[in-house]
Amino acid sequence: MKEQLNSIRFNAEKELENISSIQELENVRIKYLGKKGELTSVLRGMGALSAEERPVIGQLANEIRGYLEEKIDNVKQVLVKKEKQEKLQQEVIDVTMPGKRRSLGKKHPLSIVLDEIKDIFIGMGFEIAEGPEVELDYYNFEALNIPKNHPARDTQDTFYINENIVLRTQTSPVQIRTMENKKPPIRVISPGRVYRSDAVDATHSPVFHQIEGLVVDKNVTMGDLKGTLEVFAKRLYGEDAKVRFRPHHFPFTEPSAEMDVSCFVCGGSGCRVCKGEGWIEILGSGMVHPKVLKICGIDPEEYSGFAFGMGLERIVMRRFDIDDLRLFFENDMRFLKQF
Ligand code: 2NL
Repeated sequence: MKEQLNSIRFNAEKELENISSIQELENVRIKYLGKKGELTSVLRGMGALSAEERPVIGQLANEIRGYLEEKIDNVKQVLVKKEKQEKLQQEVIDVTMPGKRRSLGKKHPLSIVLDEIKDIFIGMGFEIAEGPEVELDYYNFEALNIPKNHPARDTQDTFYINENIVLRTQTSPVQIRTMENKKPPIRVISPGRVYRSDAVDATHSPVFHQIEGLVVDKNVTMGDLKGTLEVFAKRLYGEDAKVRFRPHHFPFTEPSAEMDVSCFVCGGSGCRVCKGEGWIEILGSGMVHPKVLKICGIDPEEYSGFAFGMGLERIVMRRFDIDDLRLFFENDMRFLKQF
């Protein structure tokens, strides 16, 4: 039995010399020290021994068990250390490597100019008003003094959802809603997307942007309209910019006028940008028609107002010398990067 125990120790030691993983080590532990292990089997056979032999063999078996346990533990520690080392080696990070470049986003050219325009009007005490793009025919036309069969409807190429619902062709409905819901004094601008059933080309798109403005209070005059819009033009185009007003007609304003600004490229002498005119048309405007005030529940005897509207795309195209409106909507990075 003694020889049996010594050979177990010898074999176990030999196997432990060639262990290369923790799993292998565990297999060896089970083989010798486990419940059905070799050492355990020998100890189980001790009942057959004489009373003198039993303590001697018992002591030897326990010594070997302790010895092997310690040995296994040592090998385990070496292996754990080795595996950790290998893992660290594999996962080494080169902190000197250059990072991945993340390019910063930029404002869309339409947003650059729109934000400037908003800031100018906010600086003059205006608030920003927004509203639905899918709008009732009533707010888009009727309330603006454009009844059914009015010729102004033909020129607007409206997208109809049904008889009563349209995609707004201007942002005026936002201002109609403002007048319905707020008592004067009112000072708002309403920027936003508008829709017209146009074929796409370099200067037309079925979706584009408009900025409208509205002021309603007691004693608002054409002088207020001219002063406000002149300040706007000078803030947008520089203090040297001049403006002129030409008579015009809109169903929702009376009187109505279009405003030109002196060409910001040639200063008025005539060039490619202003087509030799020296002037560039930038907006339409007028005193809010008394009928429109009345429809919105505002007494035209007590209050008056002015309104204006401009297209954003044309202003931005001239500012950055962009010759094709489609570039705004294609989101080609080569185009967007330039602003
Ligand atoms: C243009 C001309 C204009 C208005 C828009 C307006 C709104 C209300 C009442 C009266 Cl609620 N008028 N808006 C007035 C005059 C001109 O736009 O050429 N837009 C691109």
